[in-house]
Amino acid sequence: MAPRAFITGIAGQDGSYLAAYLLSQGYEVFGLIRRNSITEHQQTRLESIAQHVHTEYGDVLDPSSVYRVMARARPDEVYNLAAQSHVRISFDVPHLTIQINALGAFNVLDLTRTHFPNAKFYQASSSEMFGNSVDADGKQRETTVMTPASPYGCAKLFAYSSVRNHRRAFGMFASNGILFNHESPRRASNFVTSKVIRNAVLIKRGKARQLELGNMDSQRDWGHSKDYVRAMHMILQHNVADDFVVSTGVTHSIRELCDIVFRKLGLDYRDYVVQNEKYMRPEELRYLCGDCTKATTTLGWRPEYSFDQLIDEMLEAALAQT
Ligand code: G4F
Repeated sequence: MAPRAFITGIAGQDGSYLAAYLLSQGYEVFGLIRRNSITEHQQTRLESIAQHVHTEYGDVLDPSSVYRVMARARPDEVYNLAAQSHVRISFDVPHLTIQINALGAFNVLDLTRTHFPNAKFYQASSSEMFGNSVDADGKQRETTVMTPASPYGCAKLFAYSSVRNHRRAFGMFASNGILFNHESPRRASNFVTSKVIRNAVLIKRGKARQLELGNMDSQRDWGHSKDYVRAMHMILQHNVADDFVVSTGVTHSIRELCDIVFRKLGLDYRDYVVQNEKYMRPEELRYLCGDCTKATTTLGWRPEYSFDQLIDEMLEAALAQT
């Protein structure tokens, strides 16, 4: 019989790539979709696989709705990807972020434990949990101290800890993927890679004159979402539940990102990019660079996309859409 997967956040960037990947591996895929007021855009990322996945409305904050879909799915694997995923916005809506990212994750985790105890559970944990903590060699890894610097990071740390607690206390197969930033043409336009690329293309086309950004000196380790959903699946195929950093180990500043993207379009970013306080964060996470040695040596995972290939794919998509 085909293995069965249940994905919360299936309509998001990672959820949609993960669903497609699991279908390609012979899974039957079920997913939870949060209702919003614009019906038309709710399942855009699932368009190419809509006929093959089972989706239903529900919300991680409404355990009865999660249970309803899980009961239909009878999952072998549960992937909790639902989140309020924007770090700066988590300062604007901290209570909501904490509810979704901490309590929502706990709801899915505990429903899995009580109703589907043999299912394996994956939690979308984040490098944002490290905050400004860095090991002496300039990297973050599974053993690095976690000092989150945003409501988003604090809530993710709660979910991460709950997964570890369920693993130890109840013997549950529950694992964390500690994912560093990961992007794709499906990235929402208010994350910095997507914002820079889409606006640079608008400027190139003469449809915009300026790009307003926040902190341009922070540094991020950016990978491709497609590589990272493959890691999620590998984490659950490992013989024991465990926690893994998923990253590329290559870091760029936002300024470098702008330079590279605008240069690819024959432009100089310094002519167009200005700073606006509005996009600054009360506490900035200055530097991220992950060491994924554990995932590489234990799981055999490694990223296939380089940073340059990622940017080229996102640029190509933006050029085609604009
Ligand atoms: O693209 P970002 O908004 O991603 P951020 O905050 O690093 O979070 C992403 O990665 C996390 C993993 O570490 C995930 F957990 C999280 O869900 C999300 O996927 O911002 C990246 C950097 C920040 O330093 C930010 O201050 O870009 C800087 N930045 C500068 N100007 C901007 C802007 N970020 C955004 N979103 N918009 C700007 O105008």
